[in-house]
Amino acid sequence: MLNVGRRGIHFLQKLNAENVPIELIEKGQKRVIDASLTLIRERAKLKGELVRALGGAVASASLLGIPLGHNSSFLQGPAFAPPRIREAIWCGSTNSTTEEGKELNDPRVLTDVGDVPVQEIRDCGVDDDRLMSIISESVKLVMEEPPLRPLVLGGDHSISFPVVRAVSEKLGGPVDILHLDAHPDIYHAFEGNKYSHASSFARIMEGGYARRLLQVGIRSINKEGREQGKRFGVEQYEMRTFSRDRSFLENLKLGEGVKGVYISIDVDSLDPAFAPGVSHIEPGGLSFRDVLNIVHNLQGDIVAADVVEFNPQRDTVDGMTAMVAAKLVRELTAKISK
Ligand SMILES: [Mn+2]
Repeated sequence: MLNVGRRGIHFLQKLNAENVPIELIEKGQKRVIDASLTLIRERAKLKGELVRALGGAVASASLLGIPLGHNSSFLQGPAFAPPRIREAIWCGSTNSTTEEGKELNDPRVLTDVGDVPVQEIRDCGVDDDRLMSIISESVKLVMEEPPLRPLVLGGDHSISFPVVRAVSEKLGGPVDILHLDAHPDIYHAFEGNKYSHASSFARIMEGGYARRLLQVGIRSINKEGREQGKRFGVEQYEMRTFSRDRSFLENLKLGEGVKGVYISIDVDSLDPAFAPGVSHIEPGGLSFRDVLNIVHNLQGDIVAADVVEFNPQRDTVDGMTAMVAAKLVRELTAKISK
């Protein structure tokens, strides 16, 4: 069992030791997992039917929240991010139109299938191997309702592994990944945890789920990060050379010859001046406009995306980073929907 010794040791494990029959616990876990997947399946089905009935959408973003924070190496606040991001998406201080003119109120542009109930599932003693499978399964349920495409609200960065795995398995081949982050998240394992938020891209590359992985915004990388990057053929663009790389990164063309493009945005790719509400504050990052320029100008078929590592417990009192994360989600919505 991973993460023993951390917060969230399940009382059910203790019951196990007290001669409660294992079958009783396993049957109960299965019922909770089935119920969790049923709610997502039925919501995805309804939203998919709605969008298809309205007609005219080739691709449409659908929010899927994954409130998971326990694979963080430092703070666990990203578990609380999805409701804060949703609140900020619909905040009355701004209108519901994206910069290039997409209407977020139109279900053909954006729908929501709710959250994977991560804490409720873990509370039943479900381990991370199984939890990661449930996350993958949930992503696939959204993809089974075309034209819906998953736009995932993290959660810490560990969720990108099960999400990308699901996208690649469902589409039947690898994707190209644009990954914006201060960190490469490519440790073989971090503090013994292979599902750590610092290891998700090692799992993705090992699994063969990505052809190209472009990491942008990198400014906290050590020897292992560079070696692992080399080992997996990762294209690492570090902040220290950003002014040189800018014109290339603002004119990317990805996903040709593979199943499409996946975009993963760690909020800490931004300079903390723009987004202070993150667990790992790393000065010297991208501006908000840098990120938007890269995303807006990217040519490719965006099959899914995530926004991760927003930590509401570190945000300013006026929720500035929530608005930043929400605007990233809004602009990714515009990029996915067509
Ligand atoms: Mn990061």
